[in-house]
Amino acid sequence: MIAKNNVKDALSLYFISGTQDTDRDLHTVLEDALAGGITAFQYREKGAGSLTGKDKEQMARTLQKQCRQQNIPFIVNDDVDLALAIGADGVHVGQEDSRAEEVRLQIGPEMLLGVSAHTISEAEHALQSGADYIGVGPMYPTSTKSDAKDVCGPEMIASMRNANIDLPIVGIGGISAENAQEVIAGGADGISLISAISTANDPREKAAVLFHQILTAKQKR
Ligand code: 3NM
Repeated sequence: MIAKNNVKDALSLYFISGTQDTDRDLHTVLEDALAGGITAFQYREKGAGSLTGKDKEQMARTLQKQCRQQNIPFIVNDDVDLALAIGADGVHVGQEDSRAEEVRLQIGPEMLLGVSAHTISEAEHALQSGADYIGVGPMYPTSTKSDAKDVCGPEMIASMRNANIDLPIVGIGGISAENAQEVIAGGADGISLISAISTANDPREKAAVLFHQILTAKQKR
């Protein structure tokens, strides 16, 4: 189980993926991403072509094993039953998914709870609901989430910090090696991304480049 006093560092380079996000075997992509230095993984099996039922559970269990071997938190997107069944390190829910307060009650105090937030009031509400971190986005245009909101940019994270929101924040949406440092400079503790790693020719190298950029950007703050 992840130490709650270390969430800001644990989410520095937070890779998210489901089988629908890559043409390759997701186990191979995850193995490469882990070797490149990702610090957390979220299994987000969602949308056209995604696995369901036993296939999804089986995939979750094998990916979780890979993360455990590297001591990396394994977080499940929006499927509390699955997260509880396999003993995941955490659950992430969107505003449109299960309500955060209910999820906190279901998962208990120990498991990590992440909530998507697009405004300051959503961030404050997430905090009151027992969120351990929030994902704020979209930072930049993304084609991975078809129902993404309007781009809010790293400025939204800076506004949240100015509003004294101190919980761990990761930026999400359209983040790449070209803009990752802006997101950290805006006040994020980490970046979360799908396609920059899941569709990279070399996920290991991409993760390594991103990790280095985040470390450098954090040192400059
Ligand atoms: N949530 P990529 S944007 C899953 O804004 C998700 O809350 C978003 O994928 C939000 O890194 C997004 O490929 C997609 O842009 C992130």
